[in-house]
Amino acid sequence: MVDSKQAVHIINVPLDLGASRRGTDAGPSAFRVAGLSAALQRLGYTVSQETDIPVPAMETRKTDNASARFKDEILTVCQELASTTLQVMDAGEIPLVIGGDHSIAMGTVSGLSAHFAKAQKRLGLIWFDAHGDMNLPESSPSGNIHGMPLSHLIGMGDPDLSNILGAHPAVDVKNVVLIGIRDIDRIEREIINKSGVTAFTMREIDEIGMARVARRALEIVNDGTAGFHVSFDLDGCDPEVIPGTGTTVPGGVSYREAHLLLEECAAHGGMTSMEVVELNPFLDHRNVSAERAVTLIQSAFGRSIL
Ligand code: HAR
Ligand code: MN
Ligand code: MN
Ligand code: MN
Repeated sequence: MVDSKQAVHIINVPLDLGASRRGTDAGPSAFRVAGLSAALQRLGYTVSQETDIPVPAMETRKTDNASARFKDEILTVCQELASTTLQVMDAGEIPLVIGGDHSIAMGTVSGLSAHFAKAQKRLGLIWFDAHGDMNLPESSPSGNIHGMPLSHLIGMGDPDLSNILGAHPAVDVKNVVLIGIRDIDRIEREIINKSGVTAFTMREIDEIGMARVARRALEIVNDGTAGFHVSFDLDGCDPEVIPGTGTTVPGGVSYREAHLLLEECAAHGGMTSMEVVELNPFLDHRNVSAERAVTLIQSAFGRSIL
C-alpha cells in the first residue's frame, strides 16, 4: 500500500513524558536535520505536509500517578494524534509518525484502527523493539508509560488508554508480532506469554535469521487484515548501530538485519503506515542515529540497492 504515487504525511510528536529520561522531545528536530523529507522525495514521494502535535513540556507538569506517570497528558496527546492519523488515512495519504517516546503508539495505532474499523477491517502490527512494552500500570517497575503501549493496544490495562479511538482492542493479538525483544520484566514476561501475540526474540533471530523471521511475521500480520503498521522502536537495533536512544540493550538487531526486515515489509506491499520512536539526540554522536534511521525509513518506503 505504501506506494510512491501516494503522498507521505509526516506527523511529529515530540513527547518525552512516557520515559524517565528527558530528550526524545527533540526527535523530530533531529530527523529534520538528518533530511527525512528530502530522503522520501528522492524515492519519488511527495511529502504533502508535516503536522506537529502539541506536547506539554515535562517541566511545566507534575504527575501524582505513580503507576502511569503523566497519564492525563499522554492521553490528551494520543487522542490528538489518533484523530490526525485517522484523517490522514481517510485522505489516502501515508502517515509517517516521528516520536517522541513509544507511548505515542497508542495514539497512532488507535487512529489507524479507527480508519479500518469503519469498513469492518482489521490492522496487523509489527512491533520492533528491545522491550516488550507490555507492562500494565500494576506490573510496571517504573510507571513509565512507554513500557506499556502494546498491552493497551491489545485491550488490556487502563481503560482510558486502551479505548482512545476506533476498535477495542485496537489490534487483534493474532495479528501482532514483536521482533527483537531481549529485555523483559518479570511480570511482563507472563503477560506476553499469556497474551497470544507472537514474539520473535533475539534468540529466534539468531537461530533462523531475520529473513525467515520477517517472512513469518508478514504472514501473521497479514492474516485476514487490510494491511499492517510498523511501530519501530530504534532501541531494537544494537546500541552500536543506534547509540542515540535512552534504554539501550546490548545484543540487538544489526544494521543490515533491520534493513532486511524493512525491505521485506516494503516488498510485501501491505504496509499502511510507520512510526519511528525513542530517538534521543542528546545521547547521540553527531546525529548518526537519526541519519541511520532515515535510511531505515527509506528501506521501509521501498528503496532498493539496485
Ligand atoms: N520494561 C521497562 C519498563 O516498563 C522499560 C521499557 C521501556 N523502554 C522503552 N520502551 N524504550 O520500549 O519500565
Ligand atoms: Mn518501545
Ligand atoms: Mn524499547
Ligand atoms: Mn471498548
